[in-house]
Amino acid sequence: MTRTALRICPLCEATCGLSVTVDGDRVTAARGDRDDIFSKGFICPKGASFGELDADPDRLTRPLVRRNGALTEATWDEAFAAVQAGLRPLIEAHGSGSPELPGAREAAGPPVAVVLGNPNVHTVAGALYPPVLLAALGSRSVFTASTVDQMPKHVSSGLLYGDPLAIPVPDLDRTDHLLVIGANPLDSNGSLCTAPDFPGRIRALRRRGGRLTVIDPRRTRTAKLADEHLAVRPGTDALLLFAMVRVLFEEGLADVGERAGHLTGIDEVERLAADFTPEVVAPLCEVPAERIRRLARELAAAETAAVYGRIGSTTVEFGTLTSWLVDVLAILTGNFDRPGGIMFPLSATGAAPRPAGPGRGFALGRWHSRVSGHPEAKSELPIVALAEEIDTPGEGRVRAAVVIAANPVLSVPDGDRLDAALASLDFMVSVDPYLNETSRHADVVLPPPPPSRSPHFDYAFNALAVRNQARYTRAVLPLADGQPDECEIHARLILCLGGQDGADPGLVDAMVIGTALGKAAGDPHSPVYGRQPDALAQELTGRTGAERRLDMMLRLGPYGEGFGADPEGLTLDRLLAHPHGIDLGPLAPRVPGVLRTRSGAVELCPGPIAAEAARLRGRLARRPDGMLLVGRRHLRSNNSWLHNVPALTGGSNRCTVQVHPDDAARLELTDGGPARLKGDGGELEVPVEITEAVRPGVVSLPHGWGHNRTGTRLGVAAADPGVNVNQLNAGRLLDPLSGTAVLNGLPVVLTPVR
Ligand SMILES: Nc1nc2c(c(=O)[nH]1)N[C@H]1C(S)=C(S)[C@@H](COP(=O)(O)OP(=O)(O)OC[C@H]3O[C@@H](n4cnc5c(=O)[nH]c(N)nc54)[C@H](O)[C@@H]3O)O[C@H]1N2
Ligand SMILES: Nc1nc2c(c(=O)[nH]1)N[C@H]1C(S)=C(S)[C@@H](COP(=O)(O)OP(=O)(O)OC[C@H]3O[C@@H](n4cnc5c(=O)[nH]c(N)nc54)[C@H](O)[C@@H]3O)O[C@H]1N2
Ligand code: SF4
Ligand SMILES: [Mo]
Repeated sequence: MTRTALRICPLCEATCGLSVTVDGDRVTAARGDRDDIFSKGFICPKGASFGELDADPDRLTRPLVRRNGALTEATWDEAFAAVQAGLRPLIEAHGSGSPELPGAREAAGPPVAVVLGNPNVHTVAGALYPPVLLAALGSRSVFTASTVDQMPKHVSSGLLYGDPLAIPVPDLDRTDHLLVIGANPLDSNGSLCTAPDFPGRIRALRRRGGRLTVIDPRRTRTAKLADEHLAVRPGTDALLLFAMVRVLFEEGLADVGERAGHLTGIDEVERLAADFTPEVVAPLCEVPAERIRRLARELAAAETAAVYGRIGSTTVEFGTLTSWLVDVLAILTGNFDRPGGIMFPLSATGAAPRPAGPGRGFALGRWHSRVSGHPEAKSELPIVALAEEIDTPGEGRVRAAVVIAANPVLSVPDGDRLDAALASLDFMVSVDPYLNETSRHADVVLPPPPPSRSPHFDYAFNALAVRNQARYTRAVLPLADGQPDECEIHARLILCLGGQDGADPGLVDAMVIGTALGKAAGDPHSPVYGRQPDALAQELTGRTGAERRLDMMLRLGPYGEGFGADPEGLTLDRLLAHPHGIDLGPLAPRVPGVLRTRSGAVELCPGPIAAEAARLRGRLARRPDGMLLVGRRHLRSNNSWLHNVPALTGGSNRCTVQVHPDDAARLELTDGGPARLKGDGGELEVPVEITEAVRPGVVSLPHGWGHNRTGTRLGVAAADPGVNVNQLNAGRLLDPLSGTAVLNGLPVVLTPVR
């Protein structure tokens, strides 16, 4: 007997609705859900392989505990007892306290690092529990994938809008002109811009007469679709975008439009841009001055225009400045917070809109890392500093780690050093379904159930979606006997930190609900102002603590039923009654309510940005030389962890170094032959792929490979291990404001292997 069920795909930010076929206790097929209100049937090869990934025989089904040096299967009770025994003494010896509480920042907290990886934004557990865990632990040693990814955009938003989570997205479906900088949504399916069927939406833009321009050192599949492709020299986008800003002022094209009353610092931006003329930056970006001028004029002339930057604009030396320039260009051309421009989504579980006015603002560097003194950003330290925080002796040295859904041995520069550092820890716990390059160092591995047995709601991505909507899918299959769901795993982990192993994990949810309702009841702007938190909690529905929390957030959110205030509003029950989702309409203007700066306005020229612009000015005298490395994502990949799914391996998804024919001829490299790549962190031997897709002077190697370490359980991946690109990188180069590692535009030396 087969049946079908709905599941939102957790494999990328597009959040497509899947319709899966279930046969017994297995998912046997997955296709796009044509009735999904957002994705309308779109699916990619990763989503289509959902069943194979779900049933991967290498997936762990029971916890592992290290005994006499070896990881062996254990019961869940044994595993959590080992977690408490490993972490509690460190916590008791150093004391804990919430770094969010006033005064608590005086202390660094226990020497326990928390490492959060990418899939946390793709699971219900990852959205709901890590904030509670961090507050309970009170450690400042917090490291996430954000500092090898989008942290520059958070910092830019924090500075501009006073809220690091207020990230405007391109209004894809209504814009007349899309300028893409360092993103390849045809392969990545979009990021910081949730848009199922990104390729279809770009084609629709072209069909309605709109224009697409792509700035990328590679001729990507996205660049091939564009009206114009500029193969910029890696790492020089800040110069190019500043020159566009300068042209807008110089030619009288800067016009902020209706939002003028909510902006400060325009004159300062004009002054900052003064030295960056197209003629001065052209030889550095290797883009002709006249094309830069034309780009600025086109942006200003378009009826509506959106500017969008991703990995190639963030994981670079001037990542925060580039991220800021992306928004500034939209603002200066009157394309901010209006249809067809860049706009702020309004998520169903976000905070309900509040009256405009001054906010708390955004601060950087409230504390610094122990060894290198890196400033915190958004309460995080740079993940490239994790290894040194472990292997450098001294007071406050990290002695244990809680790693949730992260594989930093492959995803972060200098994995070899981190590999050794993790091996030296007194205790490490990983919440991970695989025994991989990172989790092999754990003393306890707690495997979550496969995605078919987990519910899904996109807490993170609804706040980045090009259309407001809400969808929830329950687990498709029941949990295997004794297997806790990932929410319960996180809750039990939190209890272990407090020495409460064995207590009811539901206590964690009850505590969160009590706190949140208490806060709402004391807030004059809340629909439940003055009501009894306990009575409100009684009204919540849901089968689990996590579902009750979802119900609470929906009810208190911008479209919520408000515990009776708006009977037509959203609740969990209403969402469950609409299995294909509820459309909440196109993006709508949100300024000034969305702003949280101290002035209550968009602060266009904050001090840290002006300082970065001055640093960039120092680069105007530097001539380009040498080869630069950039990354690459393949459609059938997902960072480091889909190489174990047979349906997604082989074909074009290969770990090769792409080299331009001119460079190959000069270096006497042959297609398919080996080459040696050397960076400041190490050297690798890689097969060469000669292609005009990369520009001369640039080589490209994908990340997430290097599955040749011992002690892992990744049979398919180990058969075709590839090399770890991040070993070329010592991790010394950072975007200083955000602590984000420079992964693109890294100097490398390429030589033939004789
Ligand atoms: N050179 C270079 N390096 C890069 C990048 C690049 O472009 N170039 N990209 C960077 C970016 S954008 C990112 S986001 C990072 C990603 O860096 P990480 O987050 O460290 O790496 P992932 O490969 O996504 O590993 C995710 C881990 O989560 C586990 N996992 C999968 N599903 C689940 C689940 O449901 N629950 C739990 N608990 N665990 C799960 C996987 O087994 C794996 O161990 O890599 C970065 N590294
Ligand atoms: N198939 C697949 N999809 C994924 C992932 C995956 O691993 N595989 N990972 C997911 C994750 S975690 C993320 S964060 C997103 C990332 O989503 P994207 O950012 O769209 O992904 P990339 O393919 O890395 O695109 C970055 C582009 O920047 C270009 N680039 C490099 N350096 C520069 C530069 O200096 N300037 C400019 N202008 N461009 C530059 C690269 O050539 C590349 O084409 O993708 C997500 N989706
Ligand atoms: S585009 Fe992303 S969300 Fe959609 S099916 Fe593919 S991996 Fe899943
Ligand atoms: Mo990412």
